[in-house]
Amino acid sequence: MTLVVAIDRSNTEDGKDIISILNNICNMVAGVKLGMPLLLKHDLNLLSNIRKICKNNLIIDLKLADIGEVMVETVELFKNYADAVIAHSFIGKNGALDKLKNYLDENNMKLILVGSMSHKGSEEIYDKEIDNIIKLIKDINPWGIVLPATRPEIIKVFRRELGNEIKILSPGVGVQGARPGSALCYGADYEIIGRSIMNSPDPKEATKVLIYEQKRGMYECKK
Ligand code: O7M
Repeated sequence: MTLVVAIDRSNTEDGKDIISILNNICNMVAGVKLGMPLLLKHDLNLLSNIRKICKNNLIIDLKLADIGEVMVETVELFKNYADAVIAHSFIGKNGALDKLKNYLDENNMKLILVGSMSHKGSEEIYDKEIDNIIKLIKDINPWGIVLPATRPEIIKVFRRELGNEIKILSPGVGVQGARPGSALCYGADYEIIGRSIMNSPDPKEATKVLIYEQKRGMYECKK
């Protein structure tokens, strides 16, 4: 499976709309990434209910960027609910990512680091520091990294430098402009897709179509 669904918001007070969508698509996706607006709106009951129906990779997207102790305290709140958490890489190792990685290893949780981002502003700093970011990622050895489908040449560079061990998760497909399958074509393992599924009148059908388009996109790029 090559699609991670991004859920950033709900349209109900109890989050039942999210549960209903996940009931329909869980078996088609490799993971579920939950974003800040959703996490702040609901309590941990929603996560617990998501857990009951979705057995696949549950990723909490807090985009952590703090000192180690505070990141650990934050993640502790989600310990019984999440398989993976996302942190920024630019904060560095010493006193920050080293502490977070140790805590996650001890608790059987995965670390995903942002290596570059899908919006234009990512070129201003993240992409200028690409060599340092790659060096840091080699050092920390996270389970996965986030790289932009909107600038797939970045994915190519990281894949070449990091080999195949670390998973690459790539947002930017659909609403942000990249075609389904394009990031996979450049070496990503998964495409993170949010609004093209969640805002669709038929999220199940939208997921099916996106998976079909991913396959077609990959077929085209291999030609
Ligand atoms: O498909 P979308 O555009 O509705 O959603 C994309 C999701 O990917 C959304 O949850 C964003 O928070 C996330 N994302 C980006 O869009 N760009 C990035 O550079 C990084 C992320 C991300 O997931 O970072 C961890």
